[in-house]
Amino acid sequence: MTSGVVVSRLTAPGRGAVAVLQVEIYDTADPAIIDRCFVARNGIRAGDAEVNRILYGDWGPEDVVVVRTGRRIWEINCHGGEVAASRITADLVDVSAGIDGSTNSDFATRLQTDLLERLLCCRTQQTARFLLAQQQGVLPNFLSQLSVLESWRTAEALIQQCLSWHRFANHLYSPWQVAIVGQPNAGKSSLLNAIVGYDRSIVFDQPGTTRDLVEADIVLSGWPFRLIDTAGIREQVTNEIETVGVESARQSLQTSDACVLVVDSVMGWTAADAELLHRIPREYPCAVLMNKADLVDRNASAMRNSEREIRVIHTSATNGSGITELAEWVAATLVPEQPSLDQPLPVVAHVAELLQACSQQGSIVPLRVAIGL
Ligand SMILES: Nc1nc2c(ncn2[C@@H]2O[C@H](COP(=O)(O)OP(=O)(O)OP(=O)(O)O)[C@@H](O)[C@H]2O)c(=O)[nH]1
Ligand SMILES: [Mg+2]
Repeated sequence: MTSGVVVSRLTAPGRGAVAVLQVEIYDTADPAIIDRCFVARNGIRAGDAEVNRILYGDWGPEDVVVVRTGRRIWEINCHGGEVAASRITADLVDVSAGIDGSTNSDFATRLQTDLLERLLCCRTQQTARFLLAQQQGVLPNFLSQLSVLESWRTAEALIQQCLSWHRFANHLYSPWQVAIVGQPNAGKSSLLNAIVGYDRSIVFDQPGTTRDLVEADIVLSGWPFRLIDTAGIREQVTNEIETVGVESARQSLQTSDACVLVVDSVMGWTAADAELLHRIPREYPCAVLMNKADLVDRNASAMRNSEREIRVIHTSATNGSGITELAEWVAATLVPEQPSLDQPLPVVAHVAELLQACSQQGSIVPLRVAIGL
């Protein structure tokens, strides 16, 4: 029998006019708990309202409608989007702390809510399968089994294994990002368009065409990726807007998971390309694309760089050659391996933080405290 307060979000996260939260109050918890945060304009307390009574009032600065839909169930309708729903959930978790038996379900509620939110953010069936397995038991079971383990050595090994999937877990609900960088006119925008299959980015035969970052989402081998077309990077910029664009292009290298350096094969491998490659950290996944391969003899355009082992792909945005090879490189580089479906994954930030805290303290106590043991 569950004891305490369970808050579930009934509407999907993201934009929307209205968000609806369901509050179930079980067993020993106080049915008037909502009234600790909510004040109805007509003075009726939500905990005393009859079933199906609609109450309009204030939840701090937020206007909400509270409906009692069952003896121990209420629905709270607030503004859509993330802020109001998260605030109300957090308030309920705060006010229910200390109620007999509620701490345990606070943790379980928050975990379920967070897992459901993550699940709704999945963009592919493949990523959803992993999230669904976590939500349907893998992660909650792992945490409860971990919390009662006697041997810290065993617990530590399990925690480290879980945390080792940190990056993979994060990208199940937010795409891996790949920056497309290079000299102006090398064909970056054309390549983006060739990969996504439509004219997402403006292509023009003059250098300095792309100024802002242009993003496009794709799925490769079942994984979600975001390609980011950037302004051509050059020292001699023509105006202030281009300067800002070049700066964003440089920054995109820091925020992306990988990059492709696009080179105009007609110009060949230049000192400016070498300089750009030199600035990209060695550990950062990067491939060089010798583009416009349709215009040159392949041998004449080879990249020359003895300092670094790097994958070189000959592409043509015009006739599509090399695009499949590029897509395979992206997927294989960023998702080199995947866990089994029953591997617990740190898909929720507060769980990852808890496991890290356990690891730092060399003890399972932080997890036990959070669960309420
Ligand atoms: N033949 C041929 N032309 C290409 C290829 N890729 C791009 N081009 C041409 O090269 C010119 C520049 O292409 P863009 O895609 O705009 O180049 P960019 O790197 O995005 O340029 P900036 O935005 O100015 O940095 C256009 O005229 C394209 O049609 C290719 O693979 N083969
Ligand atoms: Mg461009």
